[in-house]
Amino acid sequence: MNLRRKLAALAGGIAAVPLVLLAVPSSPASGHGWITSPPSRQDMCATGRVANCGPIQYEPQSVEGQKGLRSCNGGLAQFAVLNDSGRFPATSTGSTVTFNWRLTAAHRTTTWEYWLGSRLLASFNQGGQQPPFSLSHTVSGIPSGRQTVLAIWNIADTPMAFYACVDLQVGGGNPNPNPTTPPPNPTTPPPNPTTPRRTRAARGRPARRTRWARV
Ligand SMILES: [Cu+2]
Repeated sequence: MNLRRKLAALAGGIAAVPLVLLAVPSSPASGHGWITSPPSRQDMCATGRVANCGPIQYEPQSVEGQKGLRSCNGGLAQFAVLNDSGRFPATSTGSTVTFNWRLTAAHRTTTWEYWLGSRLLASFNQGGQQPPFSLSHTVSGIPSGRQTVLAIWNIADTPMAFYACVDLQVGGGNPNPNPTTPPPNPTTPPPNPTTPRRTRAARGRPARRTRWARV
């Protein structure tokens, strides 16, 4: 191949290089909301504290799914990283935690719920009204240890809800890890097998499982 042919081939190759379009993440057209403190999983992705999260890092407010789900990603496959518990560090807290929401659209709201597995820790009633763009809820009685709280924002005028998982390391400062256990009573005789019902009921009854409060 002579020099002229080589140059022609080179020029042809350059001309054939396709125009590369930069993939720019679309800015969210409709806003919603998420928990910023303690940081939710989507917040950690948005701030870069957890890397390589995929599209959720650009729209932490968009974890929207049907009401009644119990998943961190709101059932959205593109946000499946949010279900990967091993990727998210826990925030150290006491047993009472104030959760701070940041909304980008103040949808009319029925309730805000805080779940620990199948247990409803707290529910806050918004009465179908529009919430402020930033608001907080204080939840107490969170058990010690590493816990993942699932917060759910239930929208009043759609079948949808928004989901945010917050990983907590609860403990250290709680002198009474099980406040539902009655204090020992020295006048109480030792457990009597003929009267076990009262004792069991008293021990098993959780205190203030659900709180209703206007925000
Ligand atoms: Cu919205």
